[in-house]
Amino acid sequence: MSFRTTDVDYIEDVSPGSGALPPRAWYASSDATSLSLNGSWRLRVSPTADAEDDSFAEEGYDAGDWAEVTVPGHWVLQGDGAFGKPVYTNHLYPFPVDPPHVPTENPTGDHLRVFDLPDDWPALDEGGAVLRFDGVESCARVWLNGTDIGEFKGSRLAHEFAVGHLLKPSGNVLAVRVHQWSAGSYLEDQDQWWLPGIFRDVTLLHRPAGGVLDFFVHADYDHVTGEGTLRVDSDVDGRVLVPALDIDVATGAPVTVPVEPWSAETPKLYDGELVTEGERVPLRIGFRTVVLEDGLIKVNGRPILFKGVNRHEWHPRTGRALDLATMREDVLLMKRHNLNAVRTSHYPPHPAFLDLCDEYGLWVIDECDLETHGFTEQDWRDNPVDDDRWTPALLDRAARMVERDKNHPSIVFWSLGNEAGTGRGLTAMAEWIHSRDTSRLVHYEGDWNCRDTDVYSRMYASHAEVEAIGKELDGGTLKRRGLPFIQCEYGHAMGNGPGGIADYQELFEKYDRIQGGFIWEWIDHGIEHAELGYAYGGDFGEELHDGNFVCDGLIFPDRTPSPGLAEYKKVIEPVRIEGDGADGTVRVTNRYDFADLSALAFVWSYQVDGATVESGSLSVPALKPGESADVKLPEPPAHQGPAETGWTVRATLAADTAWGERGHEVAWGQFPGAVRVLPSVAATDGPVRDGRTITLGPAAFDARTGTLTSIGGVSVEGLRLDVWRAPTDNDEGTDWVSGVQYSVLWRTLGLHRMRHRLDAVELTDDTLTVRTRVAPAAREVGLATVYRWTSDGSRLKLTVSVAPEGEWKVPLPRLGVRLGLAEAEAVTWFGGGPGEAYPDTRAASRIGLWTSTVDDLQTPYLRPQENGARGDVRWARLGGLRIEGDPEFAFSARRWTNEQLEAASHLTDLKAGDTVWVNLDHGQNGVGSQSCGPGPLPRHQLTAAPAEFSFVFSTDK
Ligand code: IPT
Repeated sequence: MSFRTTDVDYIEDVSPGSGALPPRAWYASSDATSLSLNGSWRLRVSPTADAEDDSFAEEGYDAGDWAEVTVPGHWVLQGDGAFGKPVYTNHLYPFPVDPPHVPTENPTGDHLRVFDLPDDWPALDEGGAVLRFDGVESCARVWLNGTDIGEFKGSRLAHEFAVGHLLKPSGNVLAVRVHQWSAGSYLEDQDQWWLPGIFRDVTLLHRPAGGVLDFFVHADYDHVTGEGTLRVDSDVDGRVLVPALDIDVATGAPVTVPVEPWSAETPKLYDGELVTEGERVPLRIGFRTVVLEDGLIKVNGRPILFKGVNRHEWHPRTGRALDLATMREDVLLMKRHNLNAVRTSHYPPHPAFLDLCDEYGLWVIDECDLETHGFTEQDWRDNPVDDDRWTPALLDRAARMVERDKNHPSIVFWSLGNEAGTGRGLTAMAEWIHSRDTSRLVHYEGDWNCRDTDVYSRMYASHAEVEAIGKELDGGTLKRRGLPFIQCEYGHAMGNGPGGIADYQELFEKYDRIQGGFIWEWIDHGIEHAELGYAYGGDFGEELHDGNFVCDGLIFPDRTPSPGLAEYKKVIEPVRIEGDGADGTVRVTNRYDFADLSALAFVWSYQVDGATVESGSLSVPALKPGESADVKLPEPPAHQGPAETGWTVRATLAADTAWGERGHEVAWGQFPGAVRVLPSVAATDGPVRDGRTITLGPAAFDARTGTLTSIGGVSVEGLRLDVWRAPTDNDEGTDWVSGVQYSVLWRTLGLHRMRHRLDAVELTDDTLTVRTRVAPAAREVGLATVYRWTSDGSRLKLTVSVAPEGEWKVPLPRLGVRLGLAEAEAVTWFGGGPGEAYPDTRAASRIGLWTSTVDDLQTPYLRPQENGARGDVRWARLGGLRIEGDPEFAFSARRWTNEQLEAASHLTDLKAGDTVWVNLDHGQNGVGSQSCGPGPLPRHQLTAAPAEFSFVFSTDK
């Protein structure tokens, strides 16, 4: 054996590698032994690929002074920065683009692990053994007991090596050299952190003589006959057993029997076994048939509607090294929030995740580990997917995905990859996949002509464009015109948002051709950080980075659902509950694709001024998909005096399911009964001036400025018009349709530095009037703002009138008043809750009586920004005040000013001050999705227009 080579040519070789076994299905044997090599490994990180020779792979090498690293893991997320740091870029390659060359500075982690075979390991001459790597970023070379067994690329794909002949009972030395950068990096330009390491399992599998090699479960469902046809093709002949179906057939032989089909809604799996001479392998069989028919994606004979999300693998401490509990948490959260589909953006996930999708029921678009997005910077010149030299690598990636994952019923589409432009390599992949697996469809977004795909897929198309596509007015190639449409990415969930998803869902449901979409994305990729809370791009000193664009998920890094997930859950709920309090009926519609409503229990409740006074169960027929029924509500309960009344009808799980407990809410609807009694304050008191003070009812004002200073002993600071909000990530983005970037327009106009000119303080018998003009320096536009104060002696009413002056060309961020309170903790309100609501993110907000605290009202978006406003508020109580609005208003309260919120870059920058700042908003601009996509629809924009709104203040006794 010869050592001490520093041959590193393989790193820049465009070929997929050498030495690995052909790809095959990923399965866990019932009886063959395996040994997990996860755990603590020795690690040495070098700055270049050739800094160290490979003598560390020799038996007897003393690595006693090396560091330790946990496998699976990324070395840059361990050792507190001692081994290097994470780098985040969206689509820019963090190295010069000169394929297939990579930088000399190529962090290289030598990993070493010595292991003994367990006592129960079969004798070394009985069968063989396979060493499996489930994921290594980005290129690895492997030695076992001093023998070089090969090298590979394809970070999120499995690679196996035959090693039986090299094993010994004890003292086996496994050496793995991992390079951060390789030719493979050019194919892995996904929008995520660059995180080198052995980040998925390493396993030694015993392979018994006569054991199973590869097999392909074909399990179709005929929706006309109700029968399933099973055929298991196996490299090694054997038998296929499915006891529940009385199946006992030879491999390769088809058998047709009546079955219950598999769907995301009814994930019926049959346990089976593949038995060869030397091994038994468990099978989990789901019968379903996926076809493209009548221009639609149909499963088991019915068109389906994707209510999906894009999922990157992420954990705030371990990056893309996920344990089973975390994967399960993702799936449970998805199921509990009514999602029915996942696109595994942008690589095949850990295989255990797909098992969970089979088990709990989620449609999956399994995406190949391929993205060359950075080539867009050079108009796609030299794009590897259009260069034959790279085609073997692309085909290798396609095969490693399909072969590994082909036995999962949840997978309905193979996706070629993401953002890789177009090219012959992609076509070759599609052709190979189509020929290898005729039971699924092929997806790829980057080719709008749909040359290689079975679906027209786009990302972030505007509502108008989606509607045009729905109406088949979008043109395109003949092939495309015949295809169904999905949005593989939409609703960019960065920071506060995404806005407008309810408007999208209406279109998805209205047009058959549109078969739903996938929100971008599931989770914020924040990295836990001692000083910053969660770090994002730039926090590790990267010379090139894309900031917090990596934090754009429906859940926060700790997996707490964001308001965006609550909104999505409501928007995609599988039961529509609409009613009319006047005629005493509720209309229930089943919007599932397969399930009837028998799993749900319905509950009505009746609210008087927001408080539930009575509730009961409602009997709803087990409607079939698409069916509706009008169900009679009981007589409304009696109540005293005038009050606003309303009905809430909820659909909950009737019994525990695999993913949710009995009583878990799936859908709800609210509809009004008696309308709200608006506050009226008779102006029976009048303002009285006494030196520097004006008093009016319970309130005191500064006589010179007309500024409110207290109400009934509660001090109030700085009450005045407010039009500014701390720009959201969406406000900072550019509307893909109009090119508008709100934060820039707003700042250019000066809306963040409005000046308040005092024009008059006028006292009449019953009114204190303060006239002002609110305008930014250097501009002619302004808002003539008049505050009118009246009182009945105990309550204080403020009416604000706003008249725009000059030519306003931009919507306002917000319109309302703000004020400071010395103390506030508990908050109660009658209005929309429990979470935040903005004009285009208010579907999940329901009318009720809510309580919270100032601290809990905050939504912890990783980059601080406007958040936490509660909408449709009739009245709110906090800091000793009761504030009632006419009309309804939105409010937020925080322990910092909006200016401090805006200045912060991480949550840890926000320091509570002595004052609680409260915004009472007449309106806010919609949120939109223009951090990547379209802005708020015109109907959700806050146009500068004459407005009048009022608040009644009283002290809270
Ligand atoms: C799109 C990418 O596919 C996705 O990975 C992510 O980067 C997303 O944008 C933004 O967060 S690509 C973009 C050009 C729309």
